[in-house]
Amino acid sequence: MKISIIIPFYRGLHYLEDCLDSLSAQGIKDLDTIIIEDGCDEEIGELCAGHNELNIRRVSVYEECEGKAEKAGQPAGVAAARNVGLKYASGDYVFFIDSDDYLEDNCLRQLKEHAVKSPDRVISCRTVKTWYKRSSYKAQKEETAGTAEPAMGTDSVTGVLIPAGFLVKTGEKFEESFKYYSDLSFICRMMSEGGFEICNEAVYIKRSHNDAVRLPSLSQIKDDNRPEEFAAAYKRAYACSAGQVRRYLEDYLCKYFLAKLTKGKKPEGLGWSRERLAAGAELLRDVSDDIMESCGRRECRLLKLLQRGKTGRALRLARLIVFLKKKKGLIGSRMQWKWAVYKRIFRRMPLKRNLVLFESFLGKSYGDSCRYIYEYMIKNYPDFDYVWIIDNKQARIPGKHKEAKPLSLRYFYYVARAAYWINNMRQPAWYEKREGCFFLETWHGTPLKRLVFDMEDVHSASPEYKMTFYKQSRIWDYLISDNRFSTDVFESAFLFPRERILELGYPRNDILYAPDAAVRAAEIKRRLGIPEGKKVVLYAPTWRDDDYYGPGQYKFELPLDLKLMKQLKKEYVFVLRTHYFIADNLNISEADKEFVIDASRYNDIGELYLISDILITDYSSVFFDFANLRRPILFYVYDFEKYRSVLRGFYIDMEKELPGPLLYTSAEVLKALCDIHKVEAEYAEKYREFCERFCSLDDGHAAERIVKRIFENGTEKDT
Ligand code: C2G
Repeated sequence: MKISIIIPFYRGLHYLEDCLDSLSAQGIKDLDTIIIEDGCDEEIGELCAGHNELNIRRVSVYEECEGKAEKAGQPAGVAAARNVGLKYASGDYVFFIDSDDYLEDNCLRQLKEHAVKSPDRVISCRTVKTWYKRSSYKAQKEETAGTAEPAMGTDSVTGVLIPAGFLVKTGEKFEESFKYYSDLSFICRMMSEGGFEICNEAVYIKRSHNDAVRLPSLSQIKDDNRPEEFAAAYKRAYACSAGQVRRYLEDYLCKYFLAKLTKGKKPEGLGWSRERLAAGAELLRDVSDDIMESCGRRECRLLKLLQRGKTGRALRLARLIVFLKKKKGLIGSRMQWKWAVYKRIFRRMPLKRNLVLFESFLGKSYGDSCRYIYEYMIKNYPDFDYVWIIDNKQARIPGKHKEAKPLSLRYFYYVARAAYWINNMRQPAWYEKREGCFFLETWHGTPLKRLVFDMEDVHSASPEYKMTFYKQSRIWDYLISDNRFSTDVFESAFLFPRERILELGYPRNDILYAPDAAVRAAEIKRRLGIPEGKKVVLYAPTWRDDDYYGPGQYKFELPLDLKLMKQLKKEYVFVLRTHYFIADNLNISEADKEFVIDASRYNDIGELYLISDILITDYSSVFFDFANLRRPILFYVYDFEKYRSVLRGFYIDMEKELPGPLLYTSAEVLKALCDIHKVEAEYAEKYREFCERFCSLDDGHAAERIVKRIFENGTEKDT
């Protein structure tokens, strides 16, 4: 049984690679693979050559589309590409897969077996949706929930085995004037021709694009014409369907309307204006009552109103359904009230031109670069007013200033009125900068782990992260960078314009060069209860993208064996410092407390660097800053492979470019601590090179340089 595999390809070589690898992994000999290149400028020759077993033929959509003039870089569209594929298909069956999707390893074998038992049927895979590349998907497959297609049919041609005889008999083609819904009539015609069955053992993996900024999938493209196209595609599909497939389509239509009208924030926001809805009512005309009734009581009423052309009433009911679905309605939610006051009152008040707002690590601490910019400003700019967003009882903020807890009414007031906002993380996604406001993003570290657009997969809580980040970072006026390396990374990872990156060093490292650093260190040690003669080992690991309770609430279990470290207690005190995302508290036994201090809630890690003789970290950016002190650094990377290949990947070669050794077990850490002078000597040259590359701008005056640049030289916006 020969299967023709049809793959339209437009962009995204890394997607195609996964797709072809998954086809090769099927271990099936008689495949006839046709890749239709649709105006793409990526060279796929080498990739195809590496997949001989797939018998790949490459065709250009323009060479084959009669009467279609080539428009360089302009895709002819997936319908045209698939039609070209059909022209070339010579198999007994045809199977469509998109170049950004892939298959589970035994998928085609299962489909083939199913086809032998049920010939002359359209057989569909079970579709599983994922945001991940194939290797990540495989690593975490068990956790990925898969949902079967609706039992009556499918709206997509992908992942469906179609007998070639049906194509010859019907002469069916994809409608090339459709951009988004060209599948619908095609697959309905095929299902009407033979029966439709699902093979649950065969799994087609549909990959959602996490980079909707640079590489949006068809479903992510915002287009005003979508509703019209949907209506036209539906009519065409309905006309060429028969029997059970028509019922499937009616059900599909009801679900479509309900999704558009009741799943979003506002029904109209989704493109279904009153006029369009009136046109949509025509589509619902033939839908039978029992199908609408199966959608739920209110939903059925909504559909029936639409069917009768009562669009105004239908929209009102849709709004009510949306409102009732919200976990917290307007009434009773304090946040909603604050939000309303912010929008309707505070934002309408004039800007306070001299008000500077500071926020560090989401208000969790008084520290990082914001602290040092502030401390420079209160000394040198007494005419400004200052507000800190802070929720940390230990914070002792000097100088004349006001404080507001994150998301309190005061917070909304200051956010609305301050002319300057200086922050070391992203501002909330709802924040819209007012005319005349200035936003300084200090960021919070030289990047080691790959960031945003440089990450292929996003394993943190939100898969829409890249798009959200993109929108948020567009309002930053300036972004601070500690070295040339960071500037390069920020440009590619944040898609941030280079001319708005201030490569002037990190204010947060000013403290490490302070003339009174020794006095400060003695005072900090005293405050933490560390005996004078004891040396300090600071253990400051980062968070793990895949280990969380919920957004921003990450888990942590101490991977360092403290029992083993106890041997060093005569000489050292261990200061443990978890990342600010970590929600778990460290469990330190009473017996250990004499040589272990939990400084996770300590405001400013810079002060901890000052008192530490040795730093142990993993993939945290802390070592770039600590290196300013030229003191030894150890890297305890017990999960190195997973972090490197699955979770993030790195910008620098950790095995070659670090100023200290990679250690994989607590025993290795202990040994390195015992032989710390040997380690220092071994890494002296690398340490020197490292500092030259990453620490050469820090000199104790970064805050001054940045403040002068913004408040004295004027920003480019002002000049
Ligand atoms: N940090 C800390 N304690 C830790 C880890 C981090 O106080 N145990 C602080 C340090 O100031 C560090 C910053 O948080 O520089 C960022 O932490 P990272 O571990 O590097 O992780 P992340 O927040 O993901 O930022 O460009 C840097 C990246 O954005 C990484």
